[in-house]
Amino acid sequence: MTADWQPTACILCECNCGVIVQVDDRKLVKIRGDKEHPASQGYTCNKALRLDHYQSSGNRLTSPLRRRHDGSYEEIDWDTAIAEIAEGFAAIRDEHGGDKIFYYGGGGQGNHLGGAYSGAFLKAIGSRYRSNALAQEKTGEHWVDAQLYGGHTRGEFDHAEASVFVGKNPWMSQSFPRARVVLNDIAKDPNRSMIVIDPVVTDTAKLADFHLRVRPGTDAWCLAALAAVLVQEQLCDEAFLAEHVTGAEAVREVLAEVPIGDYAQRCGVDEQLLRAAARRIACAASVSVFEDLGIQQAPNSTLCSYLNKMLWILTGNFAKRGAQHLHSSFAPLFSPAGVGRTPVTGAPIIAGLVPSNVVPQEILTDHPDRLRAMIVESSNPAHSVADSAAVSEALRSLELLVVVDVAMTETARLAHYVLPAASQFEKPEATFFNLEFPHNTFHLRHPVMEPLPGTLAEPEIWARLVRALGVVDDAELTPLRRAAAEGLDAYAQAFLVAVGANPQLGRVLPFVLYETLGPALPEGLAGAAALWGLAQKTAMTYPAAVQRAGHADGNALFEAILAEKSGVTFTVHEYADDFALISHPDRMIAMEIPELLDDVRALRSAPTALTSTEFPMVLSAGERRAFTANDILRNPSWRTRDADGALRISPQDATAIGLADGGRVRITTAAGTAEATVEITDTMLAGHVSLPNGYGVDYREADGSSTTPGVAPNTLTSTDWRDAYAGTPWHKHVPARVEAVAGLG
Ligand SMILES: Nc1nc2c(c(=O)[nH]1)N[C@H]1C(S)=C(S)[C@@H](COP(=O)(O)OP(=O)(O)OC[C@H]3O[C@@H](n4cnc5c(=O)[nH]c(N)nc54)[C@H](O)[C@@H]3O)O[C@H]1N2
Ligand SMILES: Nc1nc2c(c(=O)[nH]1)N[C@H]1C(S)=C(S)[C@@H](COP(=O)(O)OP(=O)(O)OC[C@H]3O[C@@H](n4cnc5c(=O)[nH]c(N)nc54)[C@H](O)[C@@H]3O)O[C@H]1N2
Ligand code: SF4
Ligand SMILES: [Mo]
Repeated sequence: MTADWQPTACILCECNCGVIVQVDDRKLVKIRGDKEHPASQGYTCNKALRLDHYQSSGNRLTSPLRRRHDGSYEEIDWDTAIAEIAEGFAAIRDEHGGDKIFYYGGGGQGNHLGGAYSGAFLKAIGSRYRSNALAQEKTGEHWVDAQLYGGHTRGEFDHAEASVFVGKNPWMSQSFPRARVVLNDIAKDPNRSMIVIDPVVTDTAKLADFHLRVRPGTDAWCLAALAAVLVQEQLCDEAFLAEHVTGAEAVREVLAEVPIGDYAQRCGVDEQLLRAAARRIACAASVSVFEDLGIQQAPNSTLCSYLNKMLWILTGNFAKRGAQHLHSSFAPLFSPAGVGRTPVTGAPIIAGLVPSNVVPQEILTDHPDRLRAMIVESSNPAHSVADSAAVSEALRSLELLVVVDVAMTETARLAHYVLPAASQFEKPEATFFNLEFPHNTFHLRHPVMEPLPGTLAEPEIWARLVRALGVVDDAELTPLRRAAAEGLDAYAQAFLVAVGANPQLGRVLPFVLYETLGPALPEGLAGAAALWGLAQKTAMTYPAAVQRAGHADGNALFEAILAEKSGVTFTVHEYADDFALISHPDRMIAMEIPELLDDVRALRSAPTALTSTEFPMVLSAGERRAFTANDILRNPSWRTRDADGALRISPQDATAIGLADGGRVRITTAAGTAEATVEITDTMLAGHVSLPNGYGVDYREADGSSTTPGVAPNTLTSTDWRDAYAGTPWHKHVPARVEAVAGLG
């Protein structure tokens, strides 16, 4: 027991706010915001205080498990598990090729460090295909970004005069530092404006100056009309376009033809309000834009990603305070190159990621190139990917499925082997959600307690698997181990020599770092070894910005990361750096994307409604609410309200269906059917209903009984309901039928 406050971070959303905790008997007994954290500065939302429901969950795994023939599991020791798993994958590689071994996950909202080590094993076994949740949200945006400027952009909302949120509810879902503080500041300041595009009157929309309450799924018309106002009313930043943008003429030609009044009507937004919002964007000294799942998981998603970026590009809101920025990154969230297309369905692989929605079809087939084995690490695709029934059937049919998780999840229950990971408070951890500009931060969290007996941290799991393959001769590592004991400078030199002599070591780089530098790191931090390589790369990629942040070189940055337990600022940029961060050789934004411009033209005759008489309503399956946190918290008692995850419905629809608040309904879609409790609220438009994410996961109580509150959203979604470019699912726009459940309503 210790009464010390120890710094760590919240792991419930991508913000990873710094927190300080007191630990007693392995429990997080006190939790507060960490004022020393360079990004969050003491801020947390309501959820951080509930983190012990993760750490002390009664459903933690404590031993490797092997499935028996009857489907039950037996505990086995680690040596047996590692040997059998390595052997199993090697057999599949030998018989069918390593490329039939598929990797899904690698990190959730708080943990990317473990996944960083998986690459060594996957390369060694010859695996090629991988995916994770980014392939069901961000790959469309990435495809657009890659063509426009070759990087990810982020708004600087704390200084923006106009902030635009497109299908994004940051009051609930956060996603940028100190979100509620920033939103309140904007709302209070008469000189700043907030524009929200959302069919729901969200808590964010309530603070907005302009709420464009689009009909669900019609954002393409709304965004095209907004961009068209900029062109047709001559509100573009001509000097910026001339100096920094290519292809603007092609874009302007298309936007000049957009019938603004007609499109306003089609998306259900008053034309004058829409024009006023566009004018506000045009006259603001700075504009920041955040697009998220409301468009990324809805019809025309990739097109909408393109159109919303026009708002800030046409108005020159780049490379200045309060505007949009191409930030540095400590480690890439996406791989720069993909393999092209998936082996069975030929779906596009964007940023190296197989679209989550095609996973079942890549497995459930007799195609010779089908995926035959899979490793799932820190993800729950049987629950989080469209059409849970199809995903479960696919996973069940694999020749070998290994799941690495802290809990017995819906996915783990389908596995041949389940490996228990130490929790994120029991090992060094970090995320690569380092997306800010001009100050970008990285936080290596130190363990605040020992691993739960029986569990291992992922770097050790991956190292054992690589060792079992026998691909590295340990003698080759000896000089590196010796150099590591002498210090980082000696290590850097020895490293260059070793990798120069044997390029094969480079293929299993995280393994080499863990095995050689890991033992020389301070007690308990061996898992941080891979960060040494990333720190070198960061210092080489952004030398001036890293030095401005106070780090002389890669070794100095790595040492600061190890030493600063509340996180470090790793780059400090100047606004002009944005241009250098454009990857095109001419450092210009390349605005013309011909196929998407064709799509803008085609909007004239495209249908705005995808419902039918059979399924007349639009269901948004997976809304972020005060008590949702993906699938990270399984114990339902973490919620102090919304225990069932109510279906939100408008008063008009409730009356038409004959529902009372708190009544029960049956929701039916093309994929399935479910029952839910209703909450009648005028925040919903008629014809639109919404279910939260994160519900419908089961939890075993101490007495052995099990509860599964709420609806698992993907029992209602379909794999083929997806974007044409990126394959990203339309979870926010599922045609559905809602009926009262007789006798209970
Ligand atoms: N509390 C909480 N916060 C989280 C998470 C969590 O589980 N819980 N998860 C994290 C993760 S992984 C992510 S990706 C982010 C997601 O963060 P958000 O994208 O903000 O979350 P959502 O609530 O899924 O969707 C955003 C909005 O889209 C709106 N919407 C639905 N249909 C449409 C439409 O047709 N057009 C438009 N314009 N909007 C539409 C919804 O009304 C909703 O307000 O949140 C992160 N933060
Ligand atoms: N219908 C619908 N579906 C959706 C969405 C939606 O809005 N609607 N949203 C999508 C989005 S944006 C996202 S990001 C995904 C999220 O879905 P997933 O990618 O499945 O991720 P999480 O729900 O975060 O699951 C994280 C898993 O990691 C485990 N875990 C926690 N800590 C550790 C650790 O230290 N080590 C290991 N090995 N495991 C750990 C948890 O127990 C949990 O099982 O869901 C997607 N699915
Ligand atoms: S849920 Fe997100 S915003 Fe809330 S405290 Fe945790 S990391 Fe911060
Ligand atoms: Mo997400």
